[in-house]
Amino acid sequence: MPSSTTTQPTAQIGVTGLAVMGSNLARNFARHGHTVAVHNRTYAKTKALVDEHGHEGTFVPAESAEEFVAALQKPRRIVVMVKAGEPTDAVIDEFTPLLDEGDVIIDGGNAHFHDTLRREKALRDKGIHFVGTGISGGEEGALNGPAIMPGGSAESYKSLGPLLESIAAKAPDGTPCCTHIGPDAAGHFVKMVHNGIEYADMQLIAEAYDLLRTVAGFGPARIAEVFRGWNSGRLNSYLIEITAEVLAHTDAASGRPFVDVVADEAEQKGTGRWTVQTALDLGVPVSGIAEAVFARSLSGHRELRDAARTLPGPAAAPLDAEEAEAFAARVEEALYASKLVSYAQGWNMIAAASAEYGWDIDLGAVAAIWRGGCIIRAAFLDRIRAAFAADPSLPTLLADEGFADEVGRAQDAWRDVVATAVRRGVPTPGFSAALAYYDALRAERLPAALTQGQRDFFGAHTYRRTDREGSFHTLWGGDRSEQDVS
Ligand code: NBP
Repeated sequence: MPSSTTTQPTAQIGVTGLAVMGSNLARNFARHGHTVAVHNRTYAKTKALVDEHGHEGTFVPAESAEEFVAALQKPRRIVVMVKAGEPTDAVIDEFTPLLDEGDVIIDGGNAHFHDTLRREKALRDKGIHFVGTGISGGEEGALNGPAIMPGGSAESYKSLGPLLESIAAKAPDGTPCCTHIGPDAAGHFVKMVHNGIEYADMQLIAEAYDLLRTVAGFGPARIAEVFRGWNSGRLNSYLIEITAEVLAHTDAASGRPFVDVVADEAEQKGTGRWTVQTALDLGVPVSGIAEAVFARSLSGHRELRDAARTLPGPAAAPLDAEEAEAFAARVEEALYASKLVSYAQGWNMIAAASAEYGWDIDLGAVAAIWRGGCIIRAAFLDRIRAAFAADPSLPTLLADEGFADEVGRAQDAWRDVVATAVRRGVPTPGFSAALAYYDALRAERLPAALTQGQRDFFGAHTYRRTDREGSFHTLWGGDRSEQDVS
């Protein structure tokens, strides 16, 4: 279809910010039959999009913000896909004076949810709906179907939801991977935790690879085969699938396994760090995500690693072929159990924020929309959806009967893998932290009782008792008698 240059309000949706994500989203809308107004600060990108992809649907290219707004049907729906941070505020400031009450601004960038809270409130006061929207799936997802996590008002979702659902990925049962997550910043919050879980998942996969390489003695191609096998089982997921692809890849220039020519310093854009910072504020233990963020950070500290390279480690004989096969099977169990812990922690964090901010997030619906389109998409998420459908107030995924049974059956192998890693000096912070979390949750008594005693000793912080109600303080400097200070 030809591109239109009319300024009549013909467009159902507009996209401003036409770098890789914005232009792919605009094309996705157009391919689904929506007329899309397109705008970019620098017009060259708008022109390039329409020149190259104008035949895919109906685009209305706009050179100015005024022209862009004039092209949109009311209520106007504007997707902002610019660099997160100040550019988002600049775009909001530019468009707000041109909009009317009831119009909708959708921020599809990776905004910090505190920014979204601030922006939503400021625009709500002007009668404009601000919909902070998490979008996952990278550039390929934006074009062919991402997972979409819109926040904002329920009213805005009435006019926006059908448009977003039409371009979202579809789960294996055909459900769109898009739902109204909750008010104001709920969508961006959930997207942040998605990324945190993604960090944890990637770290655990990396540890599994390291163990198969260093302990089992498998080469990258052999490990790719192991991951392919795992991908046809309960670990089936996009991340496991691409892990096999990466490991099987040979570097064309050197002929060596690709993984051996890549510098071993992982980078990060910040959403994992935000997840951990926010978890600390909410008081939710997300040790799996935290270890993943710290592992990436440690990998980048070349100076520390160089300084410590000569520290002694254990000597260990290689496993024979039969032992290596058996060990690989145990690594699958450890990976599955550790992954379950990370997901349980992520969901705890969403539940805590939902209570804190009054978002009333449907925890099962979050799992349902992550079944497709996003980076952590996996068969496993349908089980999480089902667990929350069976019990919406499930305190932890580990308490779901099916998951509890599986993790219980995996625990011997999990312990063996962590113990083997420790004995052989292979760093497995993700596996170890997950196992420690599991053991801490199931412990009858935690040493936190001693911690409370110490706190009362040096700071008169008081403690509660197991046998009586109230708050108590012991006179440590005096006769050590106990006072009820409640
Ligand atoms: P970038 O994050 O690279 O941003 C480039 C866009 O921002 C261009 O359109 C640029 O316009 C515009 N922009 C900037 Br920079 N400053 C501006 C300003 N002051 N006023 C108006 N426009 C401005 O693009 P991206 O990689 O497509 O990502 C877009 C958003 O989507 C980001 O928030 C990102 O975090 C998020 N996201 C990205 C992915 C991914 O996989 N890449 C996935 C999910 C979400 P110009 O052309 O005139 O310079």
